Amino acid sequence: MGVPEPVPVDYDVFHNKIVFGQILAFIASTIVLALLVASVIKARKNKTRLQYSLKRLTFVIVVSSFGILGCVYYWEKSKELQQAQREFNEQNLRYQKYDINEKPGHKVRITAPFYLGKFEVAQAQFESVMSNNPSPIRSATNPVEGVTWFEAVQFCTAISEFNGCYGARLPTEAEWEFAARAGTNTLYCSGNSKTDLSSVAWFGDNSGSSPHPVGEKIPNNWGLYDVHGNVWEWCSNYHCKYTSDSVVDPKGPSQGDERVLRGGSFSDDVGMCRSTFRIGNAPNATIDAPGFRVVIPAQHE
Ligand SMILES: [Ca+2]
Repeated sequence: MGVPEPVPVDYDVFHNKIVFGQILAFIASTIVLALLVASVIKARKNKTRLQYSLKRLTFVIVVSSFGILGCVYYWEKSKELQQAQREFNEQNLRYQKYDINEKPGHKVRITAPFYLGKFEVAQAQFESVMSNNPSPIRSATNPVEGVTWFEAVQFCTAISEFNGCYGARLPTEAEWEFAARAGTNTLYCSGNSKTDLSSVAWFGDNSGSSPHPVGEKIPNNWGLYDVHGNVWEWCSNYHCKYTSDSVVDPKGPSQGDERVLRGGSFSDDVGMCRSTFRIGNAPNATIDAPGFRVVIPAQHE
């Protein structure tokens, strides 16, 4: 969870392989050259033309093949080393630009299976449960927006008590990121480029400065729509700094001033829509027009 620090290139491994290729090529070419020189000297001494027995010719061909293999191996490993260096430099450059809020990357284990809503909660759903709709732009199929954290929790409590969605709650940000990534380790669930983001998200460059009906873009690998963009999504936990410690089912600190928002929105730039980006807002604030989606524990199914 969070931004993992780029792993430096293991130069020793590459160095050993490159040297092995060089040694193989050197030994083979030395043997072939020595045989050639010996044959020339022998021919001159006997005043005859160069002659090779089938046995010696076969030996030369076999040795030459090993030499060629050594050269190819050396060339391939040199190319791989250069590629690894380039990738590390790119990753490191990108890592330096990340918000300190997302560092350090750390291991998270989630033990309790859960279902996460495939869509952001839509305005019609919110209104049918809460009898009000705080969204500034009204559309039944748009995600509800401008919801306080308290209202989002009240919605979850209401559907848990009256709609059979037992145990409904907001996701922790660990659960949110785990589900949003859907097994990926790229900037977005769909890849690293703006084009990749555009295939799954409404954000500043493609939304027309307005939210869109839920589920119009393609889902992530686990079938979740609009995890990036459209509306910010409230998470259950208080906002806090990460540490490098490995954690199990993290629920955040027991107290704080701000609750976590994830995913970016229709008005945000590409950086704020990344899987690891996180901000905190006062739970009674509706700045950034947040929405949410709901978790239901799997054991209540
Ligand atoms: Ca979203």
